[in-house]
Amino acid sequence: MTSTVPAAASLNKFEKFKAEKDGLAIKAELEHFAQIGWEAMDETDRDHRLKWVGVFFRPVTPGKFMVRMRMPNGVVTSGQMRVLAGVVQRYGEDGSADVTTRQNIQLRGIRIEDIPDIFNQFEEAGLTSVQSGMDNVRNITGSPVAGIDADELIDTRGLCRKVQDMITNNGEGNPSFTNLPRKFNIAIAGCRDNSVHAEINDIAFVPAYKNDTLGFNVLVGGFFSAKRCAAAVPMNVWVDPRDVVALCEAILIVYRNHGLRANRQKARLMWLIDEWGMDRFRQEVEQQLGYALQTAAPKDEIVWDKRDHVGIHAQKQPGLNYVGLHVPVGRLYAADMFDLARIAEVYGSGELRLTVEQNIIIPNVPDSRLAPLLNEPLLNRFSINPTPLVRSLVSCTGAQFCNFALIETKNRALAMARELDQELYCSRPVRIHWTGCPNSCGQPQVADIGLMGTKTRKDGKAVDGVDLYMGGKVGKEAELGECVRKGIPCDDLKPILRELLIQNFGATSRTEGAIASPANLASSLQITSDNA
Ligand code: SRM
Ligand code: SF4
Repeated sequence: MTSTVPAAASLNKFEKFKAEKDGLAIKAELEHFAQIGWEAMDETDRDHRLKWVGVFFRPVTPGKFMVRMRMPNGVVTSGQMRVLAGVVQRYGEDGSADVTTRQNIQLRGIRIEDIPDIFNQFEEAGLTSVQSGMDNVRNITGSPVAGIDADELIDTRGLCRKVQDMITNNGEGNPSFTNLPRKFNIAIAGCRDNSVHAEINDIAFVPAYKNDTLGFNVLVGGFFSAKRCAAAVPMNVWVDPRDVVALCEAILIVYRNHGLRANRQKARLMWLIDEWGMDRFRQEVEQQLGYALQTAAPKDEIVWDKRDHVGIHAQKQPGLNYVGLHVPVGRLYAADMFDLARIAEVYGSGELRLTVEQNIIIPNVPDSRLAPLLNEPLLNRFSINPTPLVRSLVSCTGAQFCNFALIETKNRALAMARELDQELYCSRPVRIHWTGCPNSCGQPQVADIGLMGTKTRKDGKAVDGVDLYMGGKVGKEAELGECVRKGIPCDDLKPILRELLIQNFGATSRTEGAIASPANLASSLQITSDNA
């Protein structure tokens, strides 16, 4: 299969370098790069094409790369977690990892000279980082409690894996899908609470009954970018679960062949749908498939508020529980990862799950093993009962490692949530999402309170600031929030948040003595290298 791309003259610089050499070609050159080192590499290979194998040059920390994995449905075994921990451990203070907003793991501090060895370890462990960056399909998200949720409708694990295998040729790399016009997101919800944020994916499958058969209604075109954010719209299609992979493949081929490539700010799937209209888009997909699609079921089964899965929950298997650990802003160090692997084996079945809230679930813990699990020292930091604002906090990478960032996010977000939790009593979690720039990786538009990094002025000086987003709704009837106030200096933010929490979310000021419990405070993370 080859892609239909416009003539070279109309191509932007990304299209030009992709036309010169496919990003996946880099796979054969990794040994060579390891020998010559990052400084001698061709800049386009180093800064861009390496992302086709999930290796990201970090201009903020040159020579210390980030590796973005693929974790379909956010499932990881203890053995795999140990391999990832071992990789991070190699780099001492430089090594860390993050659970991402796509139910995935990124590793930091990586040296290019070690990539061939690391990739061998990945292969032996059944892991891959292929096609996880640039104009590729990102990690396929699915219900984090698939197979163990008492109320689940469809177990999404196998589907996420099959979609990934189709896109990546079982992890080998698949040139059919390495030259998309832009990045692409796919989510498959099998639950009633939309735990994957279906509305912000280029393709989302949400459970729906058609004539008593359980399948999925399909939404398309959801995305965030600096230029525009759009919620996914119904494609008016219902599919049987057996047809999910074929539909993803057909949509990707249509997008690859016809997606707009001249302007990268207008290249995501929604722009093509806008240009064509949904009827033509649907027809083109049907033509690619070779058969007519069924129309959507009248309603879907997303009828619950969104759960965060933190805490202890009974599974559908009698006597077993899943335990959601809160990982403050998703940051992990090698010791944590080894500990998580051990805990999953000692108390569960040797499996871990990741969530889009950047947390970790230990499934399959028998009733009799709950008490000793709760005594594990790691649970003092990765709490099952964190304070309300820390509990629902999400943050993108920010200035610590990301060169797009306009502000530092993770440390700042955590410090502010901890302080506000001490000052206020919140009767329910309020979802605060921080993102370091308008790319919106931290999804401020889905939050109760979204904070997007910007530069603003205070006392005549340029200072770190945020644009404030409100109104994001998740779960059933999800809606995107909107910017309600621009350019708040970060130094002035805390009293504004305090007031918002009191006025809009029913928070009350804590009286003296009624502060957060020491156990909860201890669960907050200090993002410093002494956690390594
Ligand atoms: Fe993102 C680019 C981090 C989820 C929208 N994102 C980046 C880069 C690769 C930029 C860079 O090269 O530095 C960031 C890497 C920083 C680093 O060192 O970690 C980055 N994005 C992230 C992560 C790690 C945020 C996090 O802390 O969790 C998430 C990784 C997900 C994964 O595992 O694959 C991440 N990014 C998202 C999401 C949220 C989602 O998918 O639900 C979005 C908005 C949804 C969407 O894409 O429609 C998102 N990232 C972007 C964009 C804007 C895309 C656009 O169409 O304009 C960029 C910039 C770009 O692609 O040009 C971007
Ligand atoms: Fe970087 Fe901006 Fe994405 Fe945050 S939102 S990770 S600062 S690109």
